[in-house]
Amino acid sequence: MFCDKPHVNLLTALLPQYGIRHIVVCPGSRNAVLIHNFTQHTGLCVHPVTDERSAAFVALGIATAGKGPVAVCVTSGSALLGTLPAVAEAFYRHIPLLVISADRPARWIGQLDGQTLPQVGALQPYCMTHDIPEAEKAGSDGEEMAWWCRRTICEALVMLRRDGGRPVHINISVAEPLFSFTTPHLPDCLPVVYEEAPVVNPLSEDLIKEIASARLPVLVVGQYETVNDPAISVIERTGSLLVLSELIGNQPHSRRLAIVEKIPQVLEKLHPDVVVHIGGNFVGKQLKRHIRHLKHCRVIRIEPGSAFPDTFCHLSALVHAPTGPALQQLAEYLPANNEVMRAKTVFTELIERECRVSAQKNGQEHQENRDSNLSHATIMQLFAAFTDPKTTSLTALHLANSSTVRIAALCFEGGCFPVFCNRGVNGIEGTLSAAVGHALVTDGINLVFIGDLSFFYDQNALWNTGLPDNLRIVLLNDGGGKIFQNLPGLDASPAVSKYIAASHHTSAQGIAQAYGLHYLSAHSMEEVEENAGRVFASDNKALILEIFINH
Ligand SMILES: Cc1ncc(C[n+]2csc(CCOP(=O)(O)OP(=O)(O)O)c2C)c(N)n1
Repeated sequence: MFCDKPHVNLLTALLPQYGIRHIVVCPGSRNAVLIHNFTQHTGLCVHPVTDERSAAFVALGIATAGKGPVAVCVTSGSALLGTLPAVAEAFYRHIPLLVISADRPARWIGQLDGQTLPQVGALQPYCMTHDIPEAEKAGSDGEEMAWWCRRTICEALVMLRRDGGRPVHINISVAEPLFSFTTPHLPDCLPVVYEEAPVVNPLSEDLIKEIASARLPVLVVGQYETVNDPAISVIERTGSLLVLSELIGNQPHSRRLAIVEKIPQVLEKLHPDVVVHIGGNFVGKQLKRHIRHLKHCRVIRIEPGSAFPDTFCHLSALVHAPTGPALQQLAEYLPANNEVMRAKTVFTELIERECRVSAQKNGQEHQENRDSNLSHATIMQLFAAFTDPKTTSLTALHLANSSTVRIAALCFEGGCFPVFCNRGVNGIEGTLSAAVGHALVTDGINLVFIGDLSFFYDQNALWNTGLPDNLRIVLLNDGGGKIFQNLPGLDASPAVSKYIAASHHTSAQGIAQAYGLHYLSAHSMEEVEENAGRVFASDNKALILEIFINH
């Protein structure tokens, strides 16, 4: 049986018709009718999570597994406000995240009632609110009301696909009496079909000519979730553009960019005259700074959304188009470029040398002192060897922000498995939750590398009755925000350790016990080596390997 509220039943009927299969639900009385309905619908998979902040990131993580748009349903008041960080993240990463909030009658706002605050517009500027009132409030007859509801819900659900994917907020008023469940069937209700005309050849002939005649044209890939994009592979093989991809850009040869970021002499020799810029947030600081200072560089941005990013401060053209078709055009029409070929050879040699040097260095230090060799980099290098796609099938690598995502770029190669990071807004508050969401709907190991502040911040991610077994967390516990130790000049402040880096002596052991995860710990490289294999073993239980660094 479904509830007796026509607008809630209409929403329930329409959600799966717009590709929504997964809904994360948070406890509450105002949204109870919605939750009830979702659990009754055989086409919907419902995931309960208590903390709304975490729940919205879990939904985001499910969406990144290619499961289409995903919804999170919350009760009224501050519950809705808790979803805001994930909504901002979804906005910048073009992820279709639907927030459904139940609302109280507007006339009670400001009357000192519990969980009653203005909900319309609460998630702006990241998404506008599509407000669905109860029938009695509209003053219209039932038929007109039903028309209005359907139109508003369809409009909202269509918006999820705009701009290459975006967050959307549906606010639905639920008046008392709240609980009555006697409706046997959902209404027969067809969705409004929405089609966007396919984009073919979005780049003009002039732009292609400009790129083709450049001395050293470069393709810079920020965060991009199409792993191993076939068009980029063609570009790489042809040698028409020098591909410089972030690790979270998910393309092969991502270590090229890591080398550029690490070795100043390499960066100084790199003088592209045309940059084609795709993808989202860019982690690397050095290349960004370098291109900004190049006098005669022209940047062509391919932008799927409505933003106008001039990341490298030399924007000469902005093509408003989905990234895929533009890349296909480049793959098809650009010829090989000799300077690109030369640069590729130089980079291959540099990367090989870098690998040899760090292997030698690690080997020596390893023999001399196994404890002092324990660092973010040596740990990740060790795990990178385990995650060789020839031997281990890793479903996804989830990287926390701060030091983790930066250091991982030197240790892992892109394009081998999907790499995720909440880099849309670079927050530390939802890494674990997003990883849990992704693991919930995928098979195989989901490996998380995370710093301690990010882990303890988001520990509610593990407070989940359906915690997936395939979740493996490597917690790099260096007792605070390591990143703040490396900020030039900050060490002069006596406030660093206690007040800025939030130093602590917390351990995850009790958390693992409370939420039923396997717990392993390591204080030396030897112990890391001993335990690394267990992280990948096919145990039927989620696991935390806590590595204490510099404690
Ligand atoms: C929600 C949020 N609050 C604060 C910050 C600022 N911040 C950036 S990095 C960082 C420290 C992260 O520490 P940890 O997770 O232990 O990683 P480590 O620096 O040790 O690698 C903080 C607090 C942020 N990015 N996001």
